[in-house]
Order: sequence, then C-alpha cells, then structure tokens
Amino acid sequence: MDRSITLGEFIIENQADFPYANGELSRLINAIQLAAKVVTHEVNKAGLVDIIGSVGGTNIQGEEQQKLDVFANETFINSLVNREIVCGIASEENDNFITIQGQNNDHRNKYIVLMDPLDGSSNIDVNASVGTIFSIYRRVTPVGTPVTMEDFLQPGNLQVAAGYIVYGTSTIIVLSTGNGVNGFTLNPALGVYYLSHPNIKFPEDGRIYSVNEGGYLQFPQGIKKYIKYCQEEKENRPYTSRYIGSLANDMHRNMLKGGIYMYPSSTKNPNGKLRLLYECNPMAFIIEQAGGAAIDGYNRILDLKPTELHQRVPFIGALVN
Ligand code: AHM
Ligand code: MG
Repeated sequence: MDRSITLGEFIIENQADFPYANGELSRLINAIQLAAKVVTHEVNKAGLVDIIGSVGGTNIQGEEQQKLDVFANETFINSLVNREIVCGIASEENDNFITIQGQNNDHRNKYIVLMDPLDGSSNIDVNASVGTIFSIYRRVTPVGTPVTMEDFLQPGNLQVAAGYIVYGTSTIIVLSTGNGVNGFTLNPALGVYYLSHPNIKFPEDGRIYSVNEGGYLQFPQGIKKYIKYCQEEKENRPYTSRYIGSLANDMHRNMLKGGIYMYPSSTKNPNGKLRLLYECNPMAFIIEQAGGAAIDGYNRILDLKPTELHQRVPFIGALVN
C-alpha cells in the first residue's frame, strides 16, 4: 500500500465505489475536510479563549469569541452550503433542519448531511480530544422541490457515506462509502490529509470496554452483568476500562485497539443519551464496515426507523465473533 496517497487522490481513485459516481462524493468530502481543517485550527487555540475573553470578550478582528461548538457548527454548515451539492443539513446544534435552495433557488442539489459538529464538547475546557460525526444520504423527495422531514428521517441503512473526525494529538478523518473504512491523518504543516489507516478492521482480540460506569446502578440488568463479566479474573479478563466521553474518540480507539463501547439505557434516561441521526447511525455504518456490529440492545441500529430529528437511542458497538 502506497502510504503517501492523499485523501483527494484516494477519493478520485475510488470514485467508482460511490453509488452515484460523478464527482459528487469528492465535492462533498472536500467540503467536510476543509471545514475540519478550520475547526482543527480553532480547537488548537481553544485554551486561549479565556485569555482573549478576559481582555474584553473579542478576538483580534474585534469579533465576539464564539464557543467552539457554535463555531464548528457554522464552519461545517458554511462549507457545505457553498458547494452546489447539499440540499439539506440537520445538526445536533440546531433545533430544525436547514433547507438549501441551491444556486438558482431551484432545489436541484441531491444530498442530505446530518452531523454532530462537536462531539464530546465538555472535553474542550480540559484540553481533551473532541470530534465531529457526519452522515450522508441521497434525498428521497423529488429534485426541484424543497427538502422535507422525510429526507432526514431515513434509516441508517440508506446512508451512502458516513464518517467521523477526531481532533486529537493529530486530526484524522475516518470515512466509509460502504466499501470498507479508511483513515486520513492531517499533516498540519502542509494542510494535506494522507491515507494513514487503510482498510480499518476491528482486531479479533479486543480487551477494552468503554462505558460511563457512573450510571452503573441505573443500567439494565444485562448491561450490569456484562460489566461484571468484563471485570472478572478469568481467561483474558479483566478487560481494561477506557472512556474519554466523546463517542468518536472512544469508538476510534476501540476500533483500532479492539473493544466494546456502550451507552445503554438507564432508569434516568430510558433512551440513553446518544442521538440516532447525528451520532449512532454514522458510527454504526463505520462500525459495520469495519467488521463490527452496532445495536440498541435488541435491534440493529441501522434498521431503526427514525421518528424525530433529535431522537436518542441506547447504543452498543463492538466486534462480534
Ligand atoms: P455531545 O455531542 O453533546 O458532546 O455529547 C455526546 C457525548 C458522546 O460523544 C459521549 O460518548 C457522551 O456524550 C458522554 O456522555 P456522558 O458524559 O454521559 O458519559
Ligand atoms: Mg456527540
């Protein structure tokens, strides 16, 4: 495998893998990778916001400092709107979906994007890793008409592409168009993403479990039993516990190192916390493409029929063998 291949080259070379191969994918991914560079830059100076804030709450340009999650949301939306490809965007940060009319107000764009622009936002204040998660669909309503809720409430198994970005010690975009999973790491000096993690697959011998154990007493009996199983001194156990508090980051580590991630239902939150459309569906798409499975405890995440934009579901993602 040629390790010096860039994200742009990879997409052009693999364009045929995309169900509707005519350059649309490269334009869409281009919008996302550009926004991710801008967000990376902002994430890297997040710790300075208070210093700037203490001298009057404005930045060098005299603008009000924005919170990073608002900044990320606007950056991704602007980048996607400015390319004639997306007809609608739904974001964890916005109450309602955004309709994009397109250049001649003719509603001719074909793609829907759903996203969590800044995943794990409570990590910002402590200089820890955050992420972005995104999901891409074809619209189901006719081209030439405004998008409707129906376009956004598609089951995850209709995604044409999905991915996530981890803003960690380096920035990585992990992407699938339904033909495996590949990771591209940003070289910040050049502003170029290189294929660093070709064909990601869960390792067979995972020994990590990731769950917010603070909720243990409120978890269903089956989850409690499983956590005790992970902790038992038997065979290759106890497993090791790792939890960052950002689905993109936690799942990324578990996919590379091998492990299970759980955000179960609880007596306090019967539907868990994670959002089906912005977090669970795209991560489930990636997880399955990497050889794993993602369920809500009973059903395959990708087969759930969404009923509302901000719907929450319990989530478990891992390799199954
Ligand atoms: P956010 O997208 O609003 O930042 O919240 C979602 C995040 C998940 O990525 C993460 O796994 C979870 O919330 C952590 O929640 P908790 O602090 O309850 O463990
Ligand atoms: Mg999130």
